[in-house]
Amino acid sequence: MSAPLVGIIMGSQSDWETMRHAAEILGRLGVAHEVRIVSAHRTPDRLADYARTAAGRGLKVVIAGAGGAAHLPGMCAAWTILPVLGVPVESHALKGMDSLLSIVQMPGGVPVGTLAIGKAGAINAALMASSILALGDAALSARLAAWRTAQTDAVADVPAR
Ligand code: RP5
Repeated sequence: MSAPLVGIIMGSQSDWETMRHAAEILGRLGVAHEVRIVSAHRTPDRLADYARTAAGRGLKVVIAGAGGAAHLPGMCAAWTILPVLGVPVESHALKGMDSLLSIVQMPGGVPVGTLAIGKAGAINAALMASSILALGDAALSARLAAWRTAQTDAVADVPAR
């Protein structure tokens, strides 16, 4: 197994149901990745250590998913200049609006690329991470293009009734 290029982190085990979709897409595209539970408030030292060492360990992109007062992606971005993609996990109380606003409203200077709430965001974070990596990887670029073509081909002309 080659060294991971994408790090998928999430604030809690409960986020896995959403974030597993990112891992699944990366797996399908053949992008080496790792998955960790890293909480900004429950394991702050683990977060600092993870984010500060990410680039040195060879990671190129971090995907961070969290829900509620979702400060994980922003805090991760504070510790690294790698691209950080934030996935707002759907919360019970506010359906992920809290997660979305917490992640998307970064003050200018420390960017987090914010995706949609929930499964769609996790899928698109993986696709975007792959697009970033594909800039320097022609084989991955071809696999991504094939993935898009397969998606297009899977759309029926008329709805099933
Ligand atoms: C956040 O709190 C996590 O990212 C998760 O989405 C949310 C709830 O966590 P649990 O109480 O399920 O562990 O930190």
